[in-house]
Amino acid sequence: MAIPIDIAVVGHTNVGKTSLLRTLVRQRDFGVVSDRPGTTRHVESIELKIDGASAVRYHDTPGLEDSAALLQYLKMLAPEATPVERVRAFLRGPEAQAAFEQEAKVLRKLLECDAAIYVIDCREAVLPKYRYEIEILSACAKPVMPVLNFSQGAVSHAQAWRDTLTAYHLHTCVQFDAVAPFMGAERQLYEDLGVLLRERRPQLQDIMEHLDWQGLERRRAASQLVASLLVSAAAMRRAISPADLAEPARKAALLRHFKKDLAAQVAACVQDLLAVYGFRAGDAEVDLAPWADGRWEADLFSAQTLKDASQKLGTGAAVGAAVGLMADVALAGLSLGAATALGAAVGGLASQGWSQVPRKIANRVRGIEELTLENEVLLALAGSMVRLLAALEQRGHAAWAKVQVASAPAEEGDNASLHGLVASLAAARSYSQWEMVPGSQASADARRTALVERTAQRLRTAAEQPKLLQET
Ligand SMILES: Nc1nc2c(ncn2[C@@H]2O[C@H](COP(=O)(O)OP(=O)(O)OP(=O)(O)O)[C@@H](O)[C@H]2O)c(=O)[nH]1
Ligand SMILES: [Mg+2]
Repeated sequence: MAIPIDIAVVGHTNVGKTSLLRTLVRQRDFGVVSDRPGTTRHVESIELKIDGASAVRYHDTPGLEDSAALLQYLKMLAPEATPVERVRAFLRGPEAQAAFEQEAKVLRKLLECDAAIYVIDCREAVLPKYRYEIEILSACAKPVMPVLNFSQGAVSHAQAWRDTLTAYHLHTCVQFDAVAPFMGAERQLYEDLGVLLRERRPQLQDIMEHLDWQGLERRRAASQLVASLLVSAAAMRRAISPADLAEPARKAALLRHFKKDLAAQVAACVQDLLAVYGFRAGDAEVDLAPWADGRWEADLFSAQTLKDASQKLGTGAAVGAAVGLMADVALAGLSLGAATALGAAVGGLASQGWSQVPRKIANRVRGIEELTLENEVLLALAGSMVRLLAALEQRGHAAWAKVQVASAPAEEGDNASLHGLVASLAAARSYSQWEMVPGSQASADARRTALVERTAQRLRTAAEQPKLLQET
């Protein structure tokens, strides 16, 4: 088995070294991150594993603080010696335990490693202290790979940094953001390491392939989870007796329970998605709180939201009118038999599958109504979940802010693929047993599995639309 590549992650204090590592190894809990300088006090190591075997050993190091004084000291130490001999002499000497104790930890580790990743906060101008840092690192005679971190910020001195790095013969550098990494930045980093560590190139190639594969697997698992949620939501159906319908308090309670059941399914799906991406429970929220606390009608299920969504579904004013009417009977977003029949006049019933009709008619005769979710709600939910997927894809493991996905209707760009997706969910409407109760297994019906797979594929197509890849 190949020997793991040892990489020291070095740089000025507070530039995001620990954060970068969290993102590269996808471990939200690695080390301590804080906006105070001097947070990491000791070398701390973490492995990037491939198939259970260590591929890279990353070593997080304390921040370099007083580079001006250290460089001066190194120059005085042994004027005739080569730079790396001076560094070794420094590490053997008393100051490595005293004034420059922190810096000594960094350089000692770097000398043991195959290469360094030099993390830069590119919001900072290239001050002399940073140039001294580069000189000290170069003196260690190890390949140095600069990473321009904080690259997504409004202020950037990236070009000045590139010019300075080139002046020190550091010709490759990667733009990164530990909180919101660019698509492909991680791959670029390993490719550039391959330039610096030629003999390790096959190993780095394996790592890239493995990371690509893991990314695909994550996307596949995530789209399956969302697809299963949407199929389940489309399958949701509750029979309501005429007596319950006639009693306003009873009817309101039934509607509330129906919405709560959906909210619980969405919340469970969000937690599963966070686990797939290696984030902590609670790191993201699809704005369902309002649904649970009675403001349901105020946002996702507002008449306006549904009208917007129905326009985007391409069904136009007729459904808009139907939705308005439903809002009037305080069922916004939900269908009762009567409202579904109204939907039939504008094509809604056809899209929900003719197979439902005999049962509906039978229920009609018995006076039983059935509560289901409108297509417009499914569209809005699909839109929110696709936006959540895009946000999780782009999120670094150093990010601390919660991902909040508003329960907005689908946007223009979502239309084509999500429209088809929602139409295809009609097949689930006839199978109330396809609803998934959180904590229990989904129905193993092969037709459900096939619909989930088709829906997942459509979601992956929708999530690839550039518009949807913007942060929510
Ligand atoms: N927006 C943004 N914030 C970042 C980025 N990288 C780090 N941060 C933030 O910057 C601060 C410092 O990050 P750390 O990872 O602790 O920095 P460090 O270099 O390990 O710091 P020391 O251990 O003190 O030397 C934290 O508040 C991070 O959340 C980034 O790429 N973008
Ligand atoms: Mg740190």
